[in-house]
Amino acid sequence: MGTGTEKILVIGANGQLGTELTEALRRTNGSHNVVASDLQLPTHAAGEEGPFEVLNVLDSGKLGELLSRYKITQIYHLAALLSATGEKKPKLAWDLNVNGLLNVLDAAREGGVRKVFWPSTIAVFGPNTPRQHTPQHTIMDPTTIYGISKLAGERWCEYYFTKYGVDVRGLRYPGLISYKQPPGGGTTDYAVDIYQQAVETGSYQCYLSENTYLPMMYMPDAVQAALQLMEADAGKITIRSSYNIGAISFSPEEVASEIKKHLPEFRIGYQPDFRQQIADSWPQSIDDSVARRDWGWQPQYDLPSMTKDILTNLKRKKNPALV
Ligand code: AKB
Repeated sequence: MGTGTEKILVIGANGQLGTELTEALRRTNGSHNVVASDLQLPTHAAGEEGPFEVLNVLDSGKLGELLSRYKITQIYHLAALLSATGEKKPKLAWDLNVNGLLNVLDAAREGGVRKVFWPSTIAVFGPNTPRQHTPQHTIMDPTTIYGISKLAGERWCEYYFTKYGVDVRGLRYPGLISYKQPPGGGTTDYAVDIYQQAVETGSYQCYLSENTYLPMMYMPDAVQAALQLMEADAGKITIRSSYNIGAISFSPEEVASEIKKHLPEFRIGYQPDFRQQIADSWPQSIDDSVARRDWGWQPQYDLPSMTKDILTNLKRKKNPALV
């Protein structure tokens, strides 16, 4: 539970994670205590229910101005270019993902910010990482600029904690699945599109091969993980780079057959593209025992319960009279 005295800035509030995290933070802390920010004004509700500021995190002057104007005590810094988009704009991905984080860490070091949340990713692992039950500490040789920049970010987080005492906390998210916001340029995004297309058109053409296993997580679990980590007693946090967290692992074929239990006419085809190579360099399942031990991480959703929830909500969205 929030104390009510925190003043929170969410950077990247219009994104897939940002939208739902902002909503959850506003429910817990009060809308006026959570300032949402992003490059553009939002088109969805979260931004309308509380303060919103247009912010490019690379603009350290504006960031500093917002922190002092709102007397911010916590930052959730979510703005990043993901894996597929990052491969198309590698220099921008590096700039945003690393220099954006450094602006936030510097602001936290200098001002009244007490805690920073920052998402890392399973993309920090690479082809020489053990792919099953990938441990917290292991070989990390990412091949995408997204993974490289997030791994650099992890080292910066640990450095700022060790050298300057910045209370920064991070999670290595797997693919995040939601039905509320469209995905934003990741390799795991098929697992979001597939549900939308199943309800909209009854078929889906997948850009990954049928047996590509990847770690995934339903958005309510992802939001819960961030809140729980930020609430945890600082003394319990033994990882300052970013924690492994796992939930579900599945292949496109498995999610398709789960969807068919609800929509028997659903059809899937496969046409792998450049994202296949990215997926093949990532873990298939995650060992998150350190997060479970340190702050009690425990996901709620498996593939059947997530599928049921998403399809129910998407059908309701499409035709409110049906469900
Ligand atoms: C992506 O696919 O780029 C992201 C991630 C795994 O961090 N969803």
